[in-house]
Amino acid sequence: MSSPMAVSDQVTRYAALLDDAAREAREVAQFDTDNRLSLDDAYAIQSASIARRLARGERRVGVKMGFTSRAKMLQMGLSDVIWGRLTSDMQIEEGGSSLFSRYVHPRVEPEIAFVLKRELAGDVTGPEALAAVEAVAPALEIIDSRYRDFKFTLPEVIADNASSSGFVLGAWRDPKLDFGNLGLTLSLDGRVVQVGSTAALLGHPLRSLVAAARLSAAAGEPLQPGWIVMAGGATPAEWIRPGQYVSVDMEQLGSAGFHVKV
Ligand code: 0L1
Ligand code: MG
Repeated sequence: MSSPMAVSDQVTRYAALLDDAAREAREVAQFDTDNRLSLDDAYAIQSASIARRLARGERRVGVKMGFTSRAKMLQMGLSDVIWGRLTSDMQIEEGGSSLFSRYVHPRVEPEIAFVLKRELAGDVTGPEALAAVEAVAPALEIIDSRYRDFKFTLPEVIADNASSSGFVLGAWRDPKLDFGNLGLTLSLDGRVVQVGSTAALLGHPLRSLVAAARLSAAAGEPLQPGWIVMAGGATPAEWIRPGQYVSVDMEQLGSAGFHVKV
């Protein structure tokens, strides 16, 4: 992007494009295949796109972390994780349902989620991050890129809220239990399709929370009490289809699931 005026024009235009596409479950063409957008531009578009949702009455409820597995970071040539913003309309009730038609080409991944009891901001240690956690829960994230064929550049996916489109939370548990390496499965209609561990998240999910505290504060939006932090996919994502029941089962933490409504 060239001049300050052009930056703000393009931020507004791409934010509207992505927000409309998400609202209408419609795919759009990539707009940065020539790599003109910086990561700062991309986060500005994401922020402006989420601001449109908040202006329609949605509430901000937390943060999602993306590309949190070292393998995926290396594959994408990244030196840091990415993040997105969670809003109230993205939450699906545990055991409830979500309309397939709400998405373009949805996939799902098993995660662990945190809810915070106090503000967490800046460069914090793992123990400091843990002290701010009220509870942990097994979770599912629906990722649904608004770009055609789920293809995007790094700035494009950041602008598109890191593909975040929905989330389900299981029952909250005491964070004192050791959640650093819990086995988990992702199932579709009761059939296990992915097996993994919470250790896939940067070696320990708390590292993802530490990164969330750093990145959110740098963006001027420190993690707030009551906010949810989705720590990242613990296995590769799976495509979902209408009529399926999607569930995660996690050692010690239990399960969470939802129906994909036709
Ligand atoms: O949550 C994630 O780790 C995925 C981030 C966005 C990339 C994708 O849509 O696959
Ligand atoms: Mg995820």
